[in-house]
Amino acid sequence: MTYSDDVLGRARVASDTALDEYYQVLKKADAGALWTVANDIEPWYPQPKSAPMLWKYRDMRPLVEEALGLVNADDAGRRVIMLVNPGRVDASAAVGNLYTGLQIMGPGESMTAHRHMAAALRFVVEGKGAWTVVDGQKLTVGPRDFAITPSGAFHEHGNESSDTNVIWQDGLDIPLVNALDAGFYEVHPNLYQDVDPVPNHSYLKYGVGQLRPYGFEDSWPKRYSPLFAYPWEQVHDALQNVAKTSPGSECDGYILEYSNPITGGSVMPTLSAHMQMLLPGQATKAHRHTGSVIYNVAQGAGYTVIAGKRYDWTQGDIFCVPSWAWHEHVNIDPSQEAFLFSFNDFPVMRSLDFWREEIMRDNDGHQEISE
Ligand code: GTQ
Repeated sequence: MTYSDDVLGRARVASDTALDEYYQVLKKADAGALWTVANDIEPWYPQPKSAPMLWKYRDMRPLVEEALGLVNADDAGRRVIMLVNPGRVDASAAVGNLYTGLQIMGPGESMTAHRHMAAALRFVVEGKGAWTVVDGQKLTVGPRDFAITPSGAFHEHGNESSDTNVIWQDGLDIPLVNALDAGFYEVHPNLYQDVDPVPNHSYLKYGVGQLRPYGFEDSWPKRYSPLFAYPWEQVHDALQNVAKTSPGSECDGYILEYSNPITGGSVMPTLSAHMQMLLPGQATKAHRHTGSVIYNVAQGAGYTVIAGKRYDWTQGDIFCVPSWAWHEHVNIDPSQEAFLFSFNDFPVMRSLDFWREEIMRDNDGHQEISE
């Protein structure tokens, strides 16, 4: 496939007065001539409106904390500061069809339950004492733990610590649900769910993926994972173990997908998540693929080159890679691993047969850095 836009077979009708008048008439009839837009609506390759972005935690944290004193969490529904891509303001998207925000909960706070079509996930950035009740199951989560709130599952959150704020990152598929005009929203009829008396029920039952509960309720008909929370320690140890066994991936270092223990597939049908580890000093090769990704720096310091520009990151920073943008990661610390949490819409791309990937072969697999 060539990426030149000066070839036969593409729309190339020069404008003239008669045509311009004709276009106006079509417009009044709520119609239009395909050839005036063909090259835009069928691009040679993906042309995301989203720009690569980096939100520094040192800038965002005080802004998020400010909201604590300004709005009551339950009045606001959720006290969340969204991260908005300048190219996707209308959709409240951080990149492509992914939404993200930083949610803050003060000591002892709790919010009422709701559910919606949009699927959500959480990655805890700081603070102990956070809990969320998902589908009647109470999950307790700490820093770097990952949890899901699948589409249609009632959920309510809180912070049971007496003295520390909790900040977690929310990731949702809100822009996708809205692009497909499929949004529903419902407040819990009793405002609070009946809670299963055993906390972390799903983890106790499904937290050891290679052992499946047998002989009772062992069929799980839902399309999302029956395991709702994934503790950091387990993910951290797994990455250290994997690193002993293989050289890893040339574009991602060591990378593990949070998976549904029943199917081995993504945790939810629209969203998937990864944790990846870069060895001290490791630099990956560049690749690009369809699908958008939002990263949270779980630990360490380094940079990612996205579409030829360098973005320096450190713990808590959030950055995004738009669809089909070249990207490569570097851990600049010579003595410590770096860990990047990320979530993406790859399950959507794969299930629609839209997944494409290319690894950079020129220039030893690295981009020229423009700034
Ligand atoms: O936790 O219920 O950041 O419904 C955006 C929408 C969080 C939530 C967000 C939501 C939630």
